[in-house]
Amino acid sequence: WHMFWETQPVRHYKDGENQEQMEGAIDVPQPISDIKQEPYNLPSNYEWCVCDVTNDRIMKEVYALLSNNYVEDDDNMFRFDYSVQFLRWALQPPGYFPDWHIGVRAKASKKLVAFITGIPARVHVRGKLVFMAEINFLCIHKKLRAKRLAPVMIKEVTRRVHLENIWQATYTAGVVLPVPIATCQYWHRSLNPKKLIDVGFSRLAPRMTMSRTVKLYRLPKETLTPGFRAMEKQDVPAVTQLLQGYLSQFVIAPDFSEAVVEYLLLPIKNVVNSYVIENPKSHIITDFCSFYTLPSTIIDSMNHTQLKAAYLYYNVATVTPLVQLMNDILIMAKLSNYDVFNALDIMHNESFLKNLKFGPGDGHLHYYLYNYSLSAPVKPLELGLILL
Ligand code: NHW
Ligand code: EN5
Repeated sequence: WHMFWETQPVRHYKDGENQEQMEGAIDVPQPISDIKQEPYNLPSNYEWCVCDVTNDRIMKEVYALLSNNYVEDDDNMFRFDYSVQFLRWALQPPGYFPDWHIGVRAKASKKLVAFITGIPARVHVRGKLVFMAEINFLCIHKKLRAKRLAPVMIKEVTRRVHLENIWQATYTAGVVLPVPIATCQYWHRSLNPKKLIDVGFSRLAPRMTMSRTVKLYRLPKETLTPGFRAMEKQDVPAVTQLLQGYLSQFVIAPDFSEAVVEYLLLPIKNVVNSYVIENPKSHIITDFCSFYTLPSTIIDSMNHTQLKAAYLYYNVATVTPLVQLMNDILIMAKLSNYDVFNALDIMHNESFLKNLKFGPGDGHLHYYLYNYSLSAPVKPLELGLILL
């Protein structure tokens, strides 16, 4: 069954989904002095390394591993193509730990063959503030799969997280593991329908022509809401306030400081785009929206090699209707040449997805907590956390 996951402090299916569950940590913290001081053993021809993400040579290796071996869709048509710039951004938030960027190399050739990362985060879980690691970018070279290397990597990152006196983690995956706290669906809004159809990302609907499809997804040439502009450094306090107020309603949500908002949400070209609505008269920032850039490699295509995708990130609408704000962000993504705009059915996103011509995708995203049990599963609309 789940040889590895059975041994871990996570919920198990046998726990019984109908029973009353305690809410909180599954295992109590150990004394730091009891934590294993040496790394876990790898098969003898492999060795651990720390991947210094500030080093260009090492980042080229990480990029090569991920761009050829990271997550694909169910039909192996598209593979995530996280850029070096994006990875640097994702992996160095305030307070990050360099030794949570873990690689595995072949001893003889020194080739990088596997990777896993953690970053620290403060996350509210039903009102409680929990210090966590966010685990991401677990990747094993295709030639080394199904050799039980993943459990060793997960145990090693866990050990290094424990050494910082952190005992909980969160992660998302497209696959079902023991046991999701929530299951979400991806939705897609075509921006460049012709290319999406050409590469097999989407299909011409029955009784639709290409020209009618292109027309259906057409968007205005400029944004519609007065005061819509790119977020700037001076907006950090206002945006932090907006986010803290908005996110407090969700069962699971990040606890954003100004430092984290500045780091994660100030625009970086081809990495993250953020916009605010500044009231033209009062100059008050009333609304906020953002997306991140994550292209996919088109695995077997004649004409195209990359799909340019925008993923909805955090948004807060207090004055502008959410659908109007989202329409403007779609316009920005279209103007910046993205092919598709993706969003999850979390937070209040259901309220605009159909209206703005998003369609359901074939991929799901499962959310997980490590060493934390919830008394009840969470609905997608109760999730306020987005992992990259
Ligand atoms: S999800 C993306 C994961 N990466 C990919 O899908 C890339 C393509 N696939 C691969 O590289 C975002 C490999 O297939 C991987 C598995 C490496 C996925 N999470 O080595 P074996 C993340 O990065 C279990 C967790 O033989 P493999 C989140 C599987 O159930 N576990 O498999 C990462 C089995 O255990 P079981 C996963 O195919 C979160 C065991 O691995 C998993 O060669 C990590 C088999 O290992 C997945 N995505 O390599 C957890 N996929 O019990 C963090 C498979 O069933 C936990 N498995 O026998 C928290 C840690 C920190 C705690 C701090 C307090
Ligand atoms: C860790 N942070 O399956 C995350 N993507 O729907 C790792 N489908 O792109 C976990 N199969 O539905 C990530 N087109 C898990 C997701 C893995 C990638 C994945 C799905 C999400 C996806 C596309 C392409 C499917 C190709 C065949 C899809 C339909 C679009 C259509 C547009 C028009 C309106 C209807 C929908």
